[in-house]
Amino acid sequence: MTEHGMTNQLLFPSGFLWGAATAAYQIEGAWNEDGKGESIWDRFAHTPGKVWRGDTGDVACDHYHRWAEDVAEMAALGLKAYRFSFSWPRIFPTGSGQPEQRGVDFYRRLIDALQEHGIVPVATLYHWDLPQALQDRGGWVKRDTAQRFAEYAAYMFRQFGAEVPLWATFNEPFCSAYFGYGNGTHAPGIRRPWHVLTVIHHLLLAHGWAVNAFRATMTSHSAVQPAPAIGIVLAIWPHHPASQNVRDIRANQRVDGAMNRMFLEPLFRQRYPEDMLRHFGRRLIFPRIRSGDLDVIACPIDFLGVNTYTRMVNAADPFDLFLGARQVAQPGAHTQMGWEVYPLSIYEALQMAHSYTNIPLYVTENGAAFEDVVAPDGRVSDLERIAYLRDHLAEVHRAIRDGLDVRGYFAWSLMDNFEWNHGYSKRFGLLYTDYSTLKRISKQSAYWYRDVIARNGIEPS
Ligand code: IFM
Repeated sequence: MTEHGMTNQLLFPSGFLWGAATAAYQIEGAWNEDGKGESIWDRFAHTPGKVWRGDTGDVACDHYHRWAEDVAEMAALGLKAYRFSFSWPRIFPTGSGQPEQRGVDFYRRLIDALQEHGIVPVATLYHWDLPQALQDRGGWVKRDTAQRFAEYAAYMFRQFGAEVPLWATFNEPFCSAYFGYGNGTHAPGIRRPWHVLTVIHHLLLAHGWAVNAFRATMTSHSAVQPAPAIGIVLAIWPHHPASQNVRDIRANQRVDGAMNRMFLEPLFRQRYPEDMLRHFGRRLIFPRIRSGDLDVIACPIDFLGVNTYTRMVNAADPFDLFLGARQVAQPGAHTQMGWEVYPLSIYEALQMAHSYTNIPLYVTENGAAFEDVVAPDGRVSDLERIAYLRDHLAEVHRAIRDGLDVRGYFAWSLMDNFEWNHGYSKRFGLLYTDYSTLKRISKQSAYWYRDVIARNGIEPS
């Protein structure tokens, strides 16, 4: 049988980790139950005018109470892995001090249930929900927050180090820095772009310290086989210049620098990109980089998670004070987020990641929001999502065929959920969430994905 198989299928390597992803604030709800502390997203969403229609994550998908049903849904899909995030303020309500046992117990129940169903738990320590108490002391602008994160991470490694085979420190630090502290569209809603470099440095430092804590803790778990691995999840989106004009090419490099290289270079080349430091140097406060910081940030990790959805086409724009660039809309299909459907982007994102490192790669998020509706017969016929997933998976397959070590793919998201400042207006799920009853309904894409997992491959379009 050829790699395409007799039925023209694109088969994935055996053991390929088929998963779906979520994040704590987006699905859990129970925002103030069982001792959970307030997070910056609680505060932000409770502030009028910050989130579409005033939506909040107070209830979200009520996963905190419905986790058992959700794990059963995952098992029905045949998921091999489930990527979720721990809510830091559920564990340490004020960011440090005494842990809240009821929060720890919640994640223990979840992890146990996943294991009972043979689903690999993949945990992210920080998916944007900083304890508000730490924000009140300056948040990620303060180096101390990175220290508190490392302590929280070390505690979680001691609790779950042996049960969770794949750990990610951060999800998309790009968003935390630029949207949280730059343009203020995300929590904590601060508009002080001059602080963005400092925030990036502290996020990356926190990552490095957490990795060191992981190595220290895991030596006492050396009997666990295979050894648990740790990495980071970055948003990696390819960028293309709108024209071959040198101004557009430079503008494009700046956007790529801000979004991708500001993270990839310190993590894998132990330096911040020179061109970006020069560009930002005139505008932003330079972080206080202490001796040894870059060694910590660039400490070896075991895998890189790639979150990728589309590409951006950029042109020069003298009116944009931050990057001197603007995004140029493209013709063709777009998702509900206004993101161009451009499957080649996932191939390019994986190649970009690979150009920095040979460690295993995982597509930790990929998916699409569309305006799904439940038909009178109860079905959700999301054919656009199926086409999106299939075409992107075909590009992942091509990347593997071209020699990249891509070990897994996580659809974003398991279920429709709280899409940050867009509230509940964007549906990314394989499962439709009926927000009035909180019932989950499998979309057609869920059945399609179940079949993909079962045969470990896709049929190209
Ligand atoms: O919903 C988000 C997720 O939390 C982080 N990555 C992008 C997704 C879609 O916008």
